Amino acid sequence: MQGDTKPTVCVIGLGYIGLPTAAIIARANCRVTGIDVSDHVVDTINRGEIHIEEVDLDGLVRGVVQRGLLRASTQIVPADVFVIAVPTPFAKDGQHTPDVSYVMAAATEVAGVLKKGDCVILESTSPVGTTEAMRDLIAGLRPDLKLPGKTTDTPDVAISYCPERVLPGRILEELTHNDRSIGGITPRCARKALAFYKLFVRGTCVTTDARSAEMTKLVENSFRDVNIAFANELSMIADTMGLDVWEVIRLANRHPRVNILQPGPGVGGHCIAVDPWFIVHGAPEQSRIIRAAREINDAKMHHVLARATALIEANPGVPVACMGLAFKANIDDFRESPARYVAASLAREFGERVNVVEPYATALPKEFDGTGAELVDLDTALETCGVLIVLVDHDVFRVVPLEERASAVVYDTRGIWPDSSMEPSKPGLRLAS
Ligand code: SAJ
Repeated sequence: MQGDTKPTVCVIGLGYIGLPTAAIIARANCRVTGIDVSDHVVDTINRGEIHIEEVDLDGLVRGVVQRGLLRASTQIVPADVFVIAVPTPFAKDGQHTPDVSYVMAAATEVAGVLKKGDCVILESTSPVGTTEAMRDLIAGLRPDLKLPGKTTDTPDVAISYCPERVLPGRILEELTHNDRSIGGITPRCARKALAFYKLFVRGTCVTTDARSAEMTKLVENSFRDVNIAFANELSMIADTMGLDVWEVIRLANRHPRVNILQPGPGVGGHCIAVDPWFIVHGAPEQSRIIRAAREINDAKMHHVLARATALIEANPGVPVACMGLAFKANIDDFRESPARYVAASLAREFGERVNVVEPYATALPKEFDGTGAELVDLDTALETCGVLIVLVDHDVFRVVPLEERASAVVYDTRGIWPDSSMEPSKPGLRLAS
């Protein structure tokens, strides 16, 4: 990266984070090549189209592709800056062990084209130490280059960790305006990465070391998981005590220093339900609250399934509507979704009685095949189903007026219909959590 000239950039991984990141960097007038293993993804982007849903992303990608600032390829190319945004899933050992093999594969590709003066940035959520491990891998592959932390001279390249912290549905807005933590292997690496992020980030960029930045990302999502677990634990306690958890939380939150989150059917998505385990894996003895939070949020999903099952059995023959499959409100992402798990389990158990309403789906996921369950629209569900199980707080569900659901038995796991009646004589009428 030299002087005032805009760097050329290679973004590796064109998923939910990589593609919006590539597009935002291209909008800042850098020439960006996006790299992905999928021909379908590459072809789609090169046509100026997108393969994921995200607010305003289609117009942005179309624009930067048309202006020649973004192109996609399956082959890595030389660049001044490399941004790695590939998945870091669990290994298939059932132990929640982080699998950084995609990061290391990307680093291997980068090593093949790396030249003096380049900057390598890892954005994928990663266990502490991954950036240094990536540096060591590159050092082994490129003994001709002086790498940071491995030389007393000025290193030939800079290597840093800079996690994304954007919320699906608000990715473009948050990519630009959120503050960023930038962790360099050395302070010089952080300074180089900072200069790059300043080209397109308007939030404050704070520099630190790579390990602290890695841990910060894991801590942010664990903080949220622990807080949601508190709400979910309260909801299960409230069920046992016959209390309305929403009322209790609403009242408690009137305290100036209390801000309890909302219970739900469990925690979904590929971040909050995953990242805390990376901390637990790194320090199992010490990570007691973090582990417990993960277990509580998973247990909530099974609690919801058990209560829904009991409710359906208590209303024999009555058609059931499972409302929502997404892992949270107003998005089309069904991965790692507790709502999807509960609905599919009920479909397997109760077959044709189960209807699924999901305005963001065009078909039911494959695990519903052969169950007899059907995808129906909201009107059909409200007209034909006597049991309504709210699993996602989509806005279109929230606005259903009381008169359209007054005669149904409601199990509202998201607390979107506080006006549903709750008669002690009919405890099934509005289950509270
Ligand atoms: N949820 C509740 N109750 C709540 C809030 C959330 O049950 O009060 C559930 C949601 O329904 C969902 C899950 O938690 O199933 C996660 O949703 P979310 O909106 O909390 O977070 P994500 O997974 O969409 O995005 C998170 C964000 N992290 C934090 O807010 C600390 C985001 O900033 C990160 O960039 C993202 O993870 C990521 O990529 O790591």
